[in-house]
Amino acid sequence: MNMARNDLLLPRRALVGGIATLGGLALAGCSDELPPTYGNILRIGDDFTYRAQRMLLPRNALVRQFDHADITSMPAIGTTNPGNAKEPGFSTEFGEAYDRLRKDDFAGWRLEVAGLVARPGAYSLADLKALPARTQITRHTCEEGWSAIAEWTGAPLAALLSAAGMLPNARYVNFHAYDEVVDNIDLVDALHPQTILAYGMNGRDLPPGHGAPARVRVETQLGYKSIKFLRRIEVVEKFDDFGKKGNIQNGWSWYAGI
Ligand SMILES: Nc1nc2c(c(=O)[nH]1)N[C@H]1C(S)=C(S)[C@@H](COP(=O)(O)O)O[C@H]1N2
Ligand SMILES: [Mo]
Repeated sequence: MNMARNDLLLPRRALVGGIATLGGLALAGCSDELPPTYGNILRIGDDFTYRAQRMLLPRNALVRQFDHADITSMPAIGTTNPGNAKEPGFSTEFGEAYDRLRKDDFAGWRLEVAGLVARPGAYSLADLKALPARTQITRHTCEEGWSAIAEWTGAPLAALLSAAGMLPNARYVNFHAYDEVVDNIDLVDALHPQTILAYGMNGRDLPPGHGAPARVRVETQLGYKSIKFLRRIEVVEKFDDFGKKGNIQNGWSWYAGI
């Protein structure tokens, strides 16, 4: 009886071990040396910053955290209401849906988690809040030349990805917003302990202009990587530059490490 049970357990244990090893390999393979934008002549700067940072910084080095007394005011920049058709980033596909959700205090909001996960799903705000929470006071640096310090509370993206069962061939996490914005980060940044899905700011619900009901905080990169008004997260193996909607064709670095 015991023998039979052990026999049955063996293949599962081998599988778990295999997955763990594959995961480690995927992580090592995706992160070092070259950014996925390598070869694009417009993006030669990426190659240098990415290589330098990946080589010099310990993988989970934390960005500086501040005290409550350091908190500053912070402007809401870019899209401030994806439900407003007059804003430049308005999405004809999702703008109206956002407007309806906002008018209902986001009770019906669900963050879709799709792609290379064992358990794709739709997370409500309560589901995100049920994950372990992290609060951090950090400096937001915008590429336009201003910075601000605020306190952010949310669920580590790593916790969500692990709840969803990220698969071993995962390499990038794509973020889709309720406006036209779409972007992605690699697993080094996705699994960084300070990368959180923030639903709180300065002790209150995330204010409308700052990305309600939830935004990502990618503290290791410039402000434009911290996508607001999240709608969908997709875990993928193949890098997507999102064509005309993506950073590269619009003249921005894909990698904006700070
Ligand atoms: N969905 C979405 N996310 C976005 C933007 C945007 O326009 N739409 N702007 C980006 C830029 S350039 C910056 S500096 C920050 C601004 O965040 P804040 O409005 O909370 O200051 O959000 C980033 N995330
Ligand atoms: Mo920005």
